[in-house]
Amino acid sequence: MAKTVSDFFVERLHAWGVRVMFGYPGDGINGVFGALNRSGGKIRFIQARHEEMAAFMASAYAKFTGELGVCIATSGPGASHLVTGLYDARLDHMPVLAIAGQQARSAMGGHYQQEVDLPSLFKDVAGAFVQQASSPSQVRHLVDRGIRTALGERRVTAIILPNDLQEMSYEEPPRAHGTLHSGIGFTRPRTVPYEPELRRAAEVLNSGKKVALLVGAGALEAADEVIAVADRLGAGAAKALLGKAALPDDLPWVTGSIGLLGTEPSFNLMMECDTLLMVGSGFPYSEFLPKEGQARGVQIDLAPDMLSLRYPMEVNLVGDAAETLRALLPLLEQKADGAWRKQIGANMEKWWKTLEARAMQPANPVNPQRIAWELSPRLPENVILTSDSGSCANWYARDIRIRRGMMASLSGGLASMGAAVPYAIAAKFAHPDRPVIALVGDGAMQMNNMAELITVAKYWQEWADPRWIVCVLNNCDLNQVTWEQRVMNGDPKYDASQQIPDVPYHRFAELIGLEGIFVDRPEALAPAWERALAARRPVVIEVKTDPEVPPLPPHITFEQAVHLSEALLKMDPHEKRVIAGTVRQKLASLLPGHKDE
Ligand SMILES: Cc1ncc(C[n+]2csc(CCOP(=O)(O)OP(=O)(O)O)c2C)c(N)n1
Ligand SMILES: [Mg+2]
Repeated sequence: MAKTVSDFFVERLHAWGVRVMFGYPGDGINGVFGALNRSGGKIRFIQARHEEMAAFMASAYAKFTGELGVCIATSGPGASHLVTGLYDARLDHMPVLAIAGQQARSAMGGHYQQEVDLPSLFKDVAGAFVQQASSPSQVRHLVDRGIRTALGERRVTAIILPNDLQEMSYEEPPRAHGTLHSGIGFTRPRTVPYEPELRRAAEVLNSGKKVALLVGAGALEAADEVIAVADRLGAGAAKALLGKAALPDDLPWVTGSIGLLGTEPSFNLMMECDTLLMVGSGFPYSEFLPKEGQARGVQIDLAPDMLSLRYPMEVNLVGDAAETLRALLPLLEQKADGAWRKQIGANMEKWWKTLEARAMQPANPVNPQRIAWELSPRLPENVILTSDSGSCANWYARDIRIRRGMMASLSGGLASMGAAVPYAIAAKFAHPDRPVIALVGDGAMQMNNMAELITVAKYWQEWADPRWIVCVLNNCDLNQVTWEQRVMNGDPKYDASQQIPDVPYHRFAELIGLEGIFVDRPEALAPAWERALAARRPVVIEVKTDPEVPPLPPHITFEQAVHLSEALLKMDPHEKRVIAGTVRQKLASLLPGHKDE
């Protein structure tokens, strides 16, 4: 049989190093699936339950491996399902290639079944490169350019293949006008700023007395360099959500997360610093950074368009985090005075005690903070953590003490619900020998994570380490938003939009061959984690959590406090249970020294 366009397509992806793709079949892409089948397992196809989940998996695979993530779907609904997962990759700067089928070229423009204008649909999310093939010899450069652009620019790209074209005989481009003769291969460049710029940065950093670092996902591979620079500068360091694993939390000068899900010491670090060094972070909320003019700023980022975006920096360095910090280090003077670090360390000691006290507060029936608090000391060395969007992201961000060698991620920029389970599945295909733990709300579970448990049931027996745990916070509520409605809008809980059905998640797990654990007492949490971490198969831990424990920001503004009080006065139906009426006192304690806000 002559080589089809699809056979060539699969071969070319393989030549680029693609070994796994996540997706779902359909007649719009059958030609490529036939070729995948014929290729004898050169590229592994992982079957998700939904194309959006496959795209989340591709995004997470890129995050956990540093390689290209690939997802594949049929024309029409398959392709449109991909979009949210692709936006997740786009917003977190992940290299992902989306492959979509399309109706036959002869039918296009004819309001044909499953005909969607896919180049337009993908134009924004895959704007760096989106092309629909129209001839066999074009496919070679579409693959080459699509992948090189994704890897080189850390962007999402898309290749759309009409189904008739997929089955045609492949032809190499003839040596003629109007053809391209492309090749494969990409290696990351070494990106370091010029010496005079490094000197300017060093001057700013050397002149500071209270240096604060903010590190993000761009610093994940630069822990040694960040530590060396921070030690030289006597600095404290806060972490953006995607940079949670960039620095271990057992260093006394690391203040943990920043922002709405952050810690009070991170907030204080930013409010009191005189110099800010930001490394590889697109952390969005400027109000958690120093006031304009308060601090002199230096930023390092690979992407020029992320520089000086949240705070007006004096020196903007385009560069790889590790390489740039290594080049900067010899130019930095050792700070003599340790007072700033002592203050940060003291803040942190106090903060960990505060967190413990919060986690140990009784609740009805289980305080959700305690889930993360009990998990932290039990985390296996090389664990990979994921979290969904929802109140659990607060406990993931604040309470989990990450250590060196662990990985952790979530849908950061897009903050989409429904990402934690597909992320955790992709983690296993990236690192089958590492234990994986996901924290997920019940709303996100119902949205689509539950269905992906079926994917786990399908594949787990091939994973070298079978430990794969999802902890479901069952509060029968879309709790994060319930609190946002209360605090940000001053509205009472709107039961019609916020309450969700009670579902026995642990029993669903058992039904499909996984292990289920049910927890409705705080004392049962530690044994539940221990049992799950010793299990020989994937586990769903379902915890009945209290929706009236507020996932409030570390400090909240006076205006927000007023809104909350108003909501309570408007007789929120759940008022009586909101931590025994102590909310106002709590709010008062959450406004330390920020009366000007
Ligand atoms: C796809 C999507 N839809 C809606 C939202 C808005 N949203 C953010 S958190 C949240 C509630 C999540 O509820 P649940 O998963 O039960 O977690 P909880 O906050 O109750 O712990 C919602 C609706 C979102 N981030 N993503
Ligand atoms: Mg919930």
